[in-house]
Amino acid sequence: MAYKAGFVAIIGKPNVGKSSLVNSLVGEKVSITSPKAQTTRNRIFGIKNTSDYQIVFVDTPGVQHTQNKLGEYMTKATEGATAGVDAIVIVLDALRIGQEDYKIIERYEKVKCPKILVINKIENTNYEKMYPLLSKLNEYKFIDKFITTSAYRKINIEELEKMLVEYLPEGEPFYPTDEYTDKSLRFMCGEIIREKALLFLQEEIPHGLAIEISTFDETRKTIKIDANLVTDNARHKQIIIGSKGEMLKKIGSSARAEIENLAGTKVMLELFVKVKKDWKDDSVALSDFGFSKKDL
Ligand SMILES: Nc1nc2c(ncn2[C@@H]2O[C@H](COP(=O)(O)OP(=O)(O)OP(=O)(O)O)[C@@H](O)[C@H]2O)c(=O)[nH]1
Ligand SMILES: [Mg+2]
Repeated sequence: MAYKAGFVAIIGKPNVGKSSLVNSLVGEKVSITSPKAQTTRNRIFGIKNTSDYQIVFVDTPGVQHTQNKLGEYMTKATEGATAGVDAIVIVLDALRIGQEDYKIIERYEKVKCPKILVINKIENTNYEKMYPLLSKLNEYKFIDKFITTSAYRKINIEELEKMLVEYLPEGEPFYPTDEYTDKSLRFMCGEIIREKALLFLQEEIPHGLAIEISTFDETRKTIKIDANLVTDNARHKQIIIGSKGEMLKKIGSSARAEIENLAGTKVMLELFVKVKKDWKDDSVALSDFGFSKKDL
């Protein structure tokens, strides 16, 4: 078989499991995940390499309508992700299929590339409950394939991958075959810190957070990282620090363990909290925090 290589964009509402699917497909933690919507903020490539093919999965921010510059950036990252890809995967949450999903699906009707509909979180439901939804989805004749998955329980992940390989053109790999993402260790560190903040902080607090890596020194045996948790709300500062710095410590030690595992070396991680009102609407701040227009 001739070697194949290509791109597959992963699209869908927030929280349907796009990043979880990319991680399952690639077999590495490429993208952070959380039970809170709008976890992914950038376009992130997850690269699956085998001796026969390379699939570059393009993870995207969930389709949303936030009225600020960060929201615009995320929308552009998602919209731009489908240009020139070999297949588009539209992901739905089996328990929450509705109007928003139909709108997203219909948006891709005229796009000339194979479209695969993935109904994820399938372990949470059963065929009787799914039946009316499936017959509605079946009306979308422009969808090339349907598949149900569970990123959690790894149901149909290999089947989905096989399905996608069919759509890849023959060609050379786009990335070195020992890499599983296009993102730097520095970027991944920021994301890991943000994931722990999403995990430990309640309600809307993590949504107002950006992670700014102010020091990233890989020149010694121990990697030294200083990071600012930048909040847009002064009242959240103390909550993020926690009583006697407890919350910040919890986020820090959990992030450090994961970064050490990823980097395969010791890490010295120091976290600080900074207040910057309206950073989500500040072009310079956005660029500093990893939302650079050059990546779109
Ligand atoms: N039960 C169940 N939960 C899942 C499955 N896949 C993902 N999840 C959970 O759904 C939540 C959202 O997952 P993400 O992968 O972050 O979703 P996303 O679509 O990337 O979300 P955004 O980045 O916010 O657009 C997390 O709590 C996941 O653990 C699944 O197959 N079954
Ligand atoms: Mg995501």
